Amino acid sequence: PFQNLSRSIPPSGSRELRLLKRIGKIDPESIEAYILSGGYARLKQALALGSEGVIREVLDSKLMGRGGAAFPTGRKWEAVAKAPAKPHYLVCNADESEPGTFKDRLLMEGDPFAVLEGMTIAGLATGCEKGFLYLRGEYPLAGKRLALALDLARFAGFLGENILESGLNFDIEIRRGAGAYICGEETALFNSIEGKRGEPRNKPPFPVQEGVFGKPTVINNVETLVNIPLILKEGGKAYAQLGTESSTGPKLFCLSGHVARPGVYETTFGPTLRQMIEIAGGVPEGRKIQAILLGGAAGVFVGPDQLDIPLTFEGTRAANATLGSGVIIIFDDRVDMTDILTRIAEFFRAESCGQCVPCRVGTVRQEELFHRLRSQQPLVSREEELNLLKEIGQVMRDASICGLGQTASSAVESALKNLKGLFAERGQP
Ligand code: L3W
Ligand code: SF4
Repeated sequence: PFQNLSRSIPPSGSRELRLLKRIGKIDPESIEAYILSGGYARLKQALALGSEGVIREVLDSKLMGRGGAAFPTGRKWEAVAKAPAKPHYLVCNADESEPGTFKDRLLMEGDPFAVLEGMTIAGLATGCEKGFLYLRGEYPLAGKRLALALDLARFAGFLGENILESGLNFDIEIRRGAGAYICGEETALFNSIEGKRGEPRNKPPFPVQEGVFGKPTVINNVETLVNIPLILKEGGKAYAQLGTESSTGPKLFCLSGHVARPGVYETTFGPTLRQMIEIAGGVPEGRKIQAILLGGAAGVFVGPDQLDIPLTFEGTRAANATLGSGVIIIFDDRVDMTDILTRIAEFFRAESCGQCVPCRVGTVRQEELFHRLRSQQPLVSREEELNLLKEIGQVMRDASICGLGQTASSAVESALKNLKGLFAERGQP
């Protein structure tokens, strides 16, 4: 799936592999292979640049978080580096659980040392001595390879005390999740690390002020951290020239559903949705596209008339869609979309942590409503049911503590808005 198709996409969508360059090419269990392919050169560079120098490069790169919310990474790092409270912690959010997302898994399984090198640079730049990698429990191979990589990196002096004779200390501990989607929410994740129930906290305070164990914490997604060595290699300003003005650098996209070659694709920001689908081989058997889900279950459905959306943060925002963590799920014209929407509603009901009323009750009511619509047994008229759905969504958006409740109605509402004839086709009143 990684062949160069750059002829079919504009220059801003270069398909040169940067993030995936080692995947499938080198032995992920060999630190020698990693070093021979340029690994750990950036950690040495970071030690020479010092904290301020590294943070300057990250700010210049305009790197935005790759976990779904696109917050500027350099701003987080700066805030933690300057925070007076001690100690500081680094957390790598590897609890990749958004339906349709599998890019971080590929990075951790195929290039585990790059994740560790990115974490080590981030930790040293922000004054941390301890980092946690919170790994999705369902990723055993990633866990095995990361644990081996940690041992090898420590033995070689890239982790632990007095890293490369710099006088600086930094070490990483892997913590495994136990199957809860909500533990990908950063504050629920902190609670989980602390041994408490994985329930989100109110924000603010943001993690940069009070994160894990109540201390200033940098929390970044796996892909975000794998960009760090790359930024130092290219230079922050040069990196910022890749992609577009507001969406810089390379991005991984996860294509699944009805595409000829599902998988993880790397391009610099820029191609349109249509071009990404073409890169993945198009829709099999010449079928028509019925819907595309961008950003996963917490994302937005768009219709076949929206294929020219540019896959950038600003482009998706302008189209009232979202890039999220790079999920693109394609549904052809044979799919019963009401099935999919009901499944998404079930997912949020099951994954809500139940801590706050709007989400705990709203996700149940939303699911019930879909079952009624599907079984053609509305309590009231179909139109009133759909109005009720909008009201539930509004309450969850306005009053939920965390992103799960705030986005639990996003995909289903967008489907009703952007996809024509849902439910109506079934001869509803
Ligand atoms: C300092 C401020 N820090 C915000 C930080 C905040 C967080 C980041 C983004 O995720 C997304 C959603 C879904 N000073 C700050 C600040 N921050 N203001 O910036 O913050 P926020 O609150 O916008 O978003 P979030 O709650 O971190 C919500 C996506 O996550 N999602 C699922 C994602 C799934 C994956 C996966 O499986 N890999 O990522 C579910 O909702 O797209 O956009 O660090 O602390 N003033
Ligand atoms: Fe829990 Fe939902 Fe409230 Fe988030 S919004 S804290 S998942 S009940």
